[in-house]
Amino acid sequence: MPTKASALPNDLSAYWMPFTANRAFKLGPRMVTAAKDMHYITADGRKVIDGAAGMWCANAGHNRDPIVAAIRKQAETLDYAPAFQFGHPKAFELAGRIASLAPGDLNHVFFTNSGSEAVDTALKIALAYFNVKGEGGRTRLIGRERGYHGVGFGGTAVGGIANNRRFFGALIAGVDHLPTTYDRAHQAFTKGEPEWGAHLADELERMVALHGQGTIAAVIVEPMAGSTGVLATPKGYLQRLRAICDKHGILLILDEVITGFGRLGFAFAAERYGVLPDMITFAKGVTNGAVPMGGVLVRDAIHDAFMKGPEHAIELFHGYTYSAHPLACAAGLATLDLYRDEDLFARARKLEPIWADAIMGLKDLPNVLDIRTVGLTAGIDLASRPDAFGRRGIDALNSAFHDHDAMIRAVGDTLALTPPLIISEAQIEEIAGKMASIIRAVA
Ligand code: PXG
Repeated sequence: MPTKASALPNDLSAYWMPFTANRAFKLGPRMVTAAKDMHYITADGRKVIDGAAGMWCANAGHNRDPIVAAIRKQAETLDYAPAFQFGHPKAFELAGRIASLAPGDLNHVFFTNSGSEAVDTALKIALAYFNVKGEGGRTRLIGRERGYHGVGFGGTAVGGIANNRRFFGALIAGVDHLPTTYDRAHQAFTKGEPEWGAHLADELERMVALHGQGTIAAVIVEPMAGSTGVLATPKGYLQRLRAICDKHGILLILDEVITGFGRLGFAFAAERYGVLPDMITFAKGVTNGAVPMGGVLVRDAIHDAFMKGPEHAIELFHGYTYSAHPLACAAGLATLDLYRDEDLFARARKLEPIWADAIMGLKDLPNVLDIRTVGLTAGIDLASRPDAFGRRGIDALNSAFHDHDAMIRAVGDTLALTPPLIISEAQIEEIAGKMASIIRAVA
């Protein structure tokens, strides 16, 4: 029988890890080997509570039996089906199920394999839409400072994180950015959507004035910016953005890669905010993270604009070998069943105030500059250590994992929490208690 230690690889050099300090990781690996429900199991056999739903994706908790069974059955039945010119029933079934969860006439789904691909797909659909409509002059794309839209060239370009952009040259041309909606002076320690900031949507008017009428194709924003530290959009902001887009014929894309599938208490945050976007990008929670999948929800008018010309001709020159992969579709269908059967979106809504109170209780701990909560998420800004930006954040992540049996996310010196929606009230208290110890440990 191999011991636990010998079951681990002894050479970590080949795997170049994404968005990770590789050398530091390989000196002190944080390795997980199994998971169930609210917990990961570490390589040395410890049970670690998951405060991050993996990476904002395991909304129903880990290794859920119905999802595991669905993937196993699918692998035994149909491992792969060509995505171009052929279909398999579960792709159509899943598209219908996702569309039925979405508001308004967001009735069409284009499948991708990640959030990044979903974003680049949505941007390409926006550009192509104006081409087929005879408005090819609309080529500009607008994102937002502190936005994250994945790592494709399009998503990187509309994204608003300096480090994600500055190493990669000119990216794509014709991109502009709205200002971030976060301003600590006006919003510190807010539960839910801040009162201040709706007026920042008006910056879009300035961009129309600057670039000219008929030049902007689409605006893409997250209803809640997750990656840069849980920044809920201010009250009324998205409605205002929608109105300005309507006024100038600009498409509004909501990037719901994180907020989709219950994170803010609804199937999509569009519903929470009463805003109907032209497209929604999703990924992560659609399969509970168990098989990679993403996609774009598209409204009737956009989809229908492509359905012209000869019937034998391809309407959109875009797609992936693994679009609507059978294993992902099987996982997606089982996941949506689980969300429905356990009423997990409503559960998130019910737990939101309890979660907000528990996490806001950390506000007087050392170095805490701000705490934000919305849905089942929280961002905690810690003051940077004088010697190095990001050191306190990674120290907290290490302290959580190695000393407090908790998994959290850290972006710079901001800690992010986003637990599976199956979390119990006792586990909310447990995470809050561990966070207090972690924040004290890195003081
Ligand atoms: N859009 C949004 C809004 C995202 O949050 C992507 C696109 C890209 O998705 P893919 O599947 O290509 O990674 C994301 C991804 C974090 C964290 O801890 C956030 C993401 C990914 C990994 C970590 O903040 N968001």
